[in-house]
Amino acid sequence: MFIINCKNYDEIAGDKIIKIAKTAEKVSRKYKVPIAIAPPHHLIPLITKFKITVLAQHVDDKKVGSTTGFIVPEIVKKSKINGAIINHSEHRIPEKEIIALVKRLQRLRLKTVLCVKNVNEARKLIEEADELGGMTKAVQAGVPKLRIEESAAIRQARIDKGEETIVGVNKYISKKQDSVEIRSIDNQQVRDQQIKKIMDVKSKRDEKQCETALEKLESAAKNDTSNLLEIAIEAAKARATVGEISLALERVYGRHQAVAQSISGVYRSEYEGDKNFMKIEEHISSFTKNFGRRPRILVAKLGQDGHDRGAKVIATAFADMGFDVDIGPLFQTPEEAAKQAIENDVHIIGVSTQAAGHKTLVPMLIEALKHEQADNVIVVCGGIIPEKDVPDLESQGVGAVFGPGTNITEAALKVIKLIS
Ligand code: B12
Repeated sequence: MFIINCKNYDEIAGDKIIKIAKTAEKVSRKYKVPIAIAPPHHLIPLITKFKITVLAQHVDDKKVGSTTGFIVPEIVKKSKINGAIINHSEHRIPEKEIIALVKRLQRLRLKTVLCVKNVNEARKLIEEADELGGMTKAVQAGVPKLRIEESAAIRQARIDKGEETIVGVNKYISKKQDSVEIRSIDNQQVRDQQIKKIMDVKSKRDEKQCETALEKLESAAKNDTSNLLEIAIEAAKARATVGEISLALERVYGRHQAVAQSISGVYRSEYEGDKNFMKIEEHISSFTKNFGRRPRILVAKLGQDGHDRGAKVIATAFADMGFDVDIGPLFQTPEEAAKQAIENDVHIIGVSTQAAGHKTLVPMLIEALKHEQADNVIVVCGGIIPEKDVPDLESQGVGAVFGPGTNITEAALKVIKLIS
């Protein structure tokens, strides 16, 4: 059932709610899908005549849940409403009261839609952070990030299996794909321009004043009592660059080193018992038999591209399928990635690229591998790569390109073929 929650009391006017109900009735009839509307209470009488389910909101006996008004089950029954939605504002009601409320609604033969699951799940996450000593500590331990990645991997598995539909991506793909004009950026030109701008700033500023401001920032960072933002702004006014301001702080605090953690098992768990998934595992076992070890991939992020979600999802999924997976750190240079690949003796490097650095950085990676006589390591790329860049990348030696919407199980099969 689709529920249209028309909650906004100020904006939803009578004529609007009637329009919504009329459309919902039409759509429900045409596509044979049950649709429910949960309007603000005062607008309920306007839509009970339509053949749709009308749900009441803020159903709660003791006025504990709602700050904007509440309605008791017997009133719901009297007003020709078919059911009630127990939604987020009622979550402050203790669980046993929610259960009692649901039972009463059932006795009155009213449909009940419960939206409490999310809150219970959210509570678990809050408790997890509390147990780690609060959110700051949890962030330091990388736990919230892991949870986001876990959820992204599960979602990706559902998309790949076709359980979750993304129109135009994994279902209802249009045969005619209109070409979209994509702006191409000359990376070298941008870089040169930026460097020139910084040089200009540096040549025109009062060097002594700038230096003093940066020294003040550094010593303020050491004594830990001053407002660093205020002093950083002073330095910026003296035309210190963001790099110089960060460096002054880095001299005191050091540089943050992100540790790439990965989760395992979640992608696979969505495929439990799936025949196609088992086939991939068979391919991987025969690779292992033939080559004496499992296929090994380095999932790499290059340059100033901080989007690591795709890389993590790929790493998790590939590991769950049976690959040995190494994850490169963020902001790696092509040379560093090549070095890591050689040291770890990987069969393949999978560059995940979302910030349009692929045309510059991937050829550099291939060059770095050649330079180290390691051009047997295959390079593939995935991420936000426009179709028109694919031939160019392939001609430079890229084995395959996996753009947005890639089905990871299919990509894994292609990768196995490439390295077999
Ligand atoms: C989430 C997101 C963010 C998050 C990133 C969080 C994180 N930790 O990753 C945040 C908010 C931080 C962010 C910031 C920015 N973002 Co952003 N972001 C996105 C968004 C919405 C989704 C990316 C994502 O995670 N997708 C989910 C993953 C699973 O999908 P995926 O990466 O595409 O991977 C799939 C395939 O591509 C493929 N794949 C990918 N890698 C690999 C590797 C291998 C080996 C294989 C086989 C397959 C494969 O398989 C995956 C499964 O299908 C995209 C838009 C979009 N819809 O793609 C923009 C997008 C990538 N962002 C963009 C931009 C511009 C930015 C910013 C520069 C914005 C700004 N001005 O500050 C910053 C840059 C930050 C930085 N330092 O890099 C642009 C990039 C444009 C471009 N390339 O020309 C995009 C495309 C949005 C847009 N349309 O403009 N972003």
